[in-house]
Amino acid sequence: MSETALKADLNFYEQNGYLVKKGLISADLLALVDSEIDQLHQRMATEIPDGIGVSWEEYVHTEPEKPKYIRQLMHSEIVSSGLNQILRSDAVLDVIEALLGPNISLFHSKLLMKAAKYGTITPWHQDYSYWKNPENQPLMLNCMLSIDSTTKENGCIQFVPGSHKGELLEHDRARTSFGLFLPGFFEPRADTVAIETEPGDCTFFGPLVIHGSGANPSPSHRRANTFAYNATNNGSQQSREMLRGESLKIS
Ligand SMILES: O=C(O)CCC(=O)C(=O)O
Repeated sequence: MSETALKADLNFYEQNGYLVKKGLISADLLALVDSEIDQLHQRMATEIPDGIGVSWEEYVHTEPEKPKYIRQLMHSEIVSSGLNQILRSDAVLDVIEALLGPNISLFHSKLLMKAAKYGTITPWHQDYSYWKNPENQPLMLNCMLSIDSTTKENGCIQFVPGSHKGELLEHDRARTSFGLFLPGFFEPRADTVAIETEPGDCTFFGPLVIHGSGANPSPSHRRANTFAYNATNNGSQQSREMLRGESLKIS
């Protein structure tokens, strides 16, 4: 990438708190991921392999006649070698390095399945409300890979541009997945942008930018994977694997 293009990206990120990189992941790798997560809802409903954490769409508890659909699957690098390749690829890590610096560790990798017709809202929140602890700073970074096309109709991610410049806000709490959210849950706001993407696009965003996404009443799935990275020495308990940089002490 040219110096000028890099500068423009960094400037956009600094102003807005997110950055979209179009077509970062090849169609071949995406096809591999697609095949590896085929029938994932049904497979996980039968047996959840060791090391994987599944949060189901919560209506299954109250409306058992509805299909059992995954809302979020933690440690998706275990279920898909393609996702495992992508999270450590130069394509992604070069962007992370430009935004975060040279010492990069994996924080987590999770699939966000937002199934056609049944995928539910992700309320407005800042990720640092989940990640903050006494040892860390809000340095973590997400790379959200679009596996399917995302549109306003199928619940694409939405940001409040510039909100990362503020503090961590007080969040309400519910006993559900995505159980931390800003007052008002997902009430319409006038200050948001909806990020519509194609498969292979990656949306990078930090831990303080306010974001959320609508439900998916549409007939198309809106599958995405979020790879989260941390600066290696930022909170020793939370870095899973060092991916780039100097060998610093991590747990
Ligand atoms: O799936 C989405 O649209 C949002 C995911 C999200 O907000 C998150 O993982 O922090």
